[in-house]
Amino acid sequence: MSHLTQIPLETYLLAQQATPIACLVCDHENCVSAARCRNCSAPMALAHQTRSVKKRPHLIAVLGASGSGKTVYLGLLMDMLTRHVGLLRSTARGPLSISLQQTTTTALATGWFPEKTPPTPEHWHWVHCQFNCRRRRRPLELVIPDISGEALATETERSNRYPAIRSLLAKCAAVMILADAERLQSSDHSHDFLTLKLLSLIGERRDERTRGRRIPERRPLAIVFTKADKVDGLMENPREFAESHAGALWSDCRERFPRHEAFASSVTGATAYRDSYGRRQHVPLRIEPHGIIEPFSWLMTELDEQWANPGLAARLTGR
Ligand SMILES: Nc1nc2c(ncn2[C@@H]2O[C@H](COP(=O)(O)OP(=O)(O)OP(=O)(O)O)[C@@H](O)[C@H]2O)c(=O)[nH]1
Ligand SMILES: [Mg+2]
Ligand SMILES: [Zn+2]
Repeated sequence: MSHLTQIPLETYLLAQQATPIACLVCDHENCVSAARCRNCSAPMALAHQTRSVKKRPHLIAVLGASGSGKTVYLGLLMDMLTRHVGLLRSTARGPLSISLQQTTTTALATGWFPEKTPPTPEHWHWVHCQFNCRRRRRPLELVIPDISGEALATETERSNRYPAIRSLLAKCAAVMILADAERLQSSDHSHDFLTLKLLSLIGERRDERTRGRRIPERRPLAIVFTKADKVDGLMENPREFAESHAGALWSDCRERFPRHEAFASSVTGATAYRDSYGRRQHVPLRIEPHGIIEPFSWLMTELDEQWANPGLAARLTGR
């Protein structure tokens, strides 16, 4: 009787593991089983999903100082889009893409604002979704990260501390700036400097990609004044507010991005302060979203027009 057994050597599995896959955000090559990029910590699920749908998504940069309202705005926007508000709808790709709306709506529903986004890239939410509008023939693939304002500030001081931010600024197809309207109305312009620095970094990255060729900037930029519930009359005329309360920022946006528009948004109808474990916390009393969909819808229409002609888009963005 023979004691020999046959074990098939499944070497093809080893070969598969050895095939690298490029990170969608920074292009760094990673092992196929990696959960996060070794260079920028973006989830590798983005690259795997892109590979399976065979369509490269557009990166949307949502920028603003810490406390400007990025997480609250984006979380609610994604929640409204997945519920198919009006003509617009989005479908999340992968479970990770649902975490942002889950965190935000859970916090708001229990009477709190979500926590400040930590500066560590492993804690940022990345939303990969397919965006559709009933008027549009083809859906758009989008990737929208919710980046910490503190990390954005560090990147402007120490270049390449966060490779994900650097790549996002270089590759983004559309820009959304969030600015705290309540601060601006009280003449507090301390947040403007960070936004101006980020806009200048986008310009620098673009010059690197176009190698100095004079190509007109065609990417759309939406500036959104958040916390409009605290500023009378802002909802009706955000452009007038931009000119009178954010002059330097607004003129920089107009100069750098010929396709620009100003918007106002608010998530709450009323807010209050509550003591919790000895800490005074700002809490929402009523959730009454206003102006959440409009800036995003405008950006998508602009993006759609630009990408309807891929040859032109490639020339314009220097890709
Ligand atoms: N009144 C009012 N306050 C808001 C609104 N949205 C956000 N806030 C307040 O702004 C704070 C900051 O909002 P976040 O969305 O966490 O800000 P962020 O830009 O993500 O900040 P970082 O995570 O630090 O980058 C919240 O904790 C609320 O106190 C709004 O629509 N109205
Ligand atoms: Mg945040
Ligand atoms: Zn990466």
